[in-house]
Amino acid sequence: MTLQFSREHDDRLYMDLALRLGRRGAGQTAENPAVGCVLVAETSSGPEIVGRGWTQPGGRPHAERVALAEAGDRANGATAYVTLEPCSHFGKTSPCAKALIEAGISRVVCAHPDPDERVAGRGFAMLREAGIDVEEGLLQSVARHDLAGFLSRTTKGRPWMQAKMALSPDGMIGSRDKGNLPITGPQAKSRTYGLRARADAILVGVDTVLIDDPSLTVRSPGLEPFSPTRVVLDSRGRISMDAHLVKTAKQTPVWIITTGQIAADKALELERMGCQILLVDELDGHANLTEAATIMGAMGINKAFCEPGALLSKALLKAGLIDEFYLYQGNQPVGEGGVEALNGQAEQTLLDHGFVQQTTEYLGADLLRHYLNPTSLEELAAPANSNN
Ligand code: AOF
Ligand code: ZN
Repeated sequence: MTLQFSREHDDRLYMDLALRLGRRGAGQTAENPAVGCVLVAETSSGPEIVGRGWTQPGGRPHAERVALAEAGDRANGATAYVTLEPCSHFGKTSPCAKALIEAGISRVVCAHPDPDERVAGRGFAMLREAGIDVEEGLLQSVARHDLAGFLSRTTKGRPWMQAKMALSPDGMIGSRDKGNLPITGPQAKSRTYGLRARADAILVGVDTVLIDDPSLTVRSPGLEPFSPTRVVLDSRGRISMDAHLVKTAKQTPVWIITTGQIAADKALELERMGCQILLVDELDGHANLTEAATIMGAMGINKAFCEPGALLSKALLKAGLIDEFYLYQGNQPVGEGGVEALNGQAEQTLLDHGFVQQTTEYLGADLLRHYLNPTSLEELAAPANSNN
């Protein structure tokens, strides 16, 4: 007996696959989005996947091109499942919408419109004008979360910002006396490496660099090449020339976001070591965080993973710059001399800022709670068919 499913059911299945393929490019395609595409042809023995593609590292070729190349002539008459509206502009390559038309695709099912002003509805319009049946919006909310970095940079001019913080059961992020105190264990660390690898930048404050001297790379086997750009907020240029980050800036990029307060010779010295200096205005004695986020967006960062300490976490939340929060909880209390974060009430603070808990994960002896600000996602909805 053959199982018969409805077209709607099959559509969801193939779009789910396209979304999974798209995620393979996460953290590697900025400033382009990590899109996924599946081509399905009707054959005498039922539907068959004839092409699969995802946006390649560096952002090109686009997902549709990869899938079409795999399918060859079998794309003729097939249905294309694409997570983002196919592009319609002549950019570094010719439009994907045109390529789908020329390949003889008969139907396009798409999850999310592309707010890039060169596309914004024109991709769908081109396909429809060519007589292709176009369906928009399937699994749109999943796609919006997957593509949040690109959508945020394109519509708000700043990256999608994720934050991570690890707290002891007594609510501390570290200790004043015990030096660099690990709060969580090895499973939590590899989970963090995975999150770092899917971001385009890691953002820290200079105090973290001065206290911990971190390398902020992805040290899971095989994932080292996916270490994102490391960005340090350092309004006065206090970073040490001996910092691990500075010494490795020629291998993995380091940007220092600073103000006119940095000494000119220090800035030159940092540049000589391979760091990039980015200037923003001062606000309340610190680098203006909103401007810092905008500069990162302008530099092509879609998704930033922030690893803030006590002061920066508070300031980022206050400025409304965190969209998603990963809160780890270790199992060893810090006790006397502990450094408290978010007033010792991290969960309540997140709820007060409108975050909603999504999941809880058990990582060895540690816990990870994932929070999302639903308003942040809603803000990424593009005006429907703005160019139609
Ligand atoms: C697609 N499929 O896989 C991606 C798209 O500079 P270009 O020519 O590569 O164009 C970049 C824009 O193309 C980007 O801003 C976004 O609108 C779209 N990305 N489109 O059809 C893809 N990555
Ligand atoms: Zn394209």
